[in-house]
Amino acid sequence: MKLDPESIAEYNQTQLEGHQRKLSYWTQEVAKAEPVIQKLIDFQIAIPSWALGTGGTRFGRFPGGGEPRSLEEKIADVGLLHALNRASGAISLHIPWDIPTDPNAIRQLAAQHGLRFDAVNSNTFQDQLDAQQSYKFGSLQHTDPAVRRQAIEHNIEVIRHGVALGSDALTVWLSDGSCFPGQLNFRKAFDRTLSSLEEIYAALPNDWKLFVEYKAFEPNFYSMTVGDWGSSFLYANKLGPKAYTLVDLGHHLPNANIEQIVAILLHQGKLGGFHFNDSKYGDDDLTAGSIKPYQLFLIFTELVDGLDARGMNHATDLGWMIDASHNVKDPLEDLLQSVEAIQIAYAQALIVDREALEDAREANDPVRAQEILQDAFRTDVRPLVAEARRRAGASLNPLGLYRQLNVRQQLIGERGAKTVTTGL
Ligand code: PSV
Ligand code: MN
Repeated sequence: MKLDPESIAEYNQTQLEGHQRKLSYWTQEVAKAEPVIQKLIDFQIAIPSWALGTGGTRFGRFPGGGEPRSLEEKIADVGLLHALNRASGAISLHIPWDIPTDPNAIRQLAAQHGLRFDAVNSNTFQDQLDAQQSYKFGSLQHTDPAVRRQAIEHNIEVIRHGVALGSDALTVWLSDGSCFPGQLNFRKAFDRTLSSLEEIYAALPNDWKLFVEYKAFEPNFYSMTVGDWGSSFLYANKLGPKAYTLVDLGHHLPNANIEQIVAILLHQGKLGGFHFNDSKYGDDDLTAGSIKPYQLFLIFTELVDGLDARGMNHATDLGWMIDASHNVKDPLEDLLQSVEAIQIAYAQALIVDREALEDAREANDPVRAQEILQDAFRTDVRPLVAEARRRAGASLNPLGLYRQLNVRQQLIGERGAKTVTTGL
């Protein structure tokens, strides 16, 4: 289904008075508000093609109906999100879950929705039906060169798909590791992974980036070959200037100080991209900002600070993506909530009084430092986010309009109640 711009305009008209009342505080703070609004308009968060259907767990899956049955329908869903919020202007594909058979047509379709292709993702964590070799004991780290070859070729194939779509980055997430002590020679696994990655890196076009994503555990439960930011950083450094670390918020051990990790990686010029989600225990893939919104704000505070320190463009110099799975929510509603939570954290980080914070730090005054941070965190920036949406032609309240238009019911009408999304 395609959203008619008229319905956005009509809906916004019904919300306008309330919006302007909430925005009135900010109209006195123009110098502070205007740059934030512009940055919010520019800031786009990519949607992964695998987050448009119900994920489920290994215990069960409860599909919600109207789920996209093809890549074309996934693009339509992201187009719908983007029409509602004008902040989801990119889609990220996982190969082979979403192989574009006609890349030109897919590219055109995406462009019609105002979408570009974000990083492409390889998959060497599952065996495909026609595969010669198995990844049961790893892919790029495997003891058998034939398995490593298959995994390397697959990554190169993914780069080719990405080039055809106009993407400019490859994300490599490896499930490689071991489940039991003694199973793996760590040094050999490291060396094999590095030399496999070197071959993939050599196949990258000049203007491409390679993102090395790390994960603390799962599916391997004793060791992960790229298990933390340190190992990812090591691989990225050894590979060269086009390789970066990718931080997925759910891929840390409990209580890890992600904001510090982000600060150091950015400071070293090696932070490449983000996978947003939230978690209570592990890789829970919950809606961004649903469990630890303060942590999300602290992460953005470091991001804004670090990006500014390096003179980087907030919107374009890092890869911003959601990586989530939905078990009980409508995936599209969940994604709208995630995008909004990310925008709120970003806007709050933008209004932190940096000079005062730096003074407090230099004066060793943790009380003042906390006050300054929490002053920003406790400021209601939602009117700014809504205003950015209004100016960009989006809905003042994407979720409200989504529900008012009964979008899910319409999708069920078009696609059926018993659809299962392609991919995962
Ligand atoms: C792995 O847990 C991960 O975060 C990687 O980014 C994958 O590409 C994605 O989830 C989908 O399984
Ligand atoms: Mn991820």
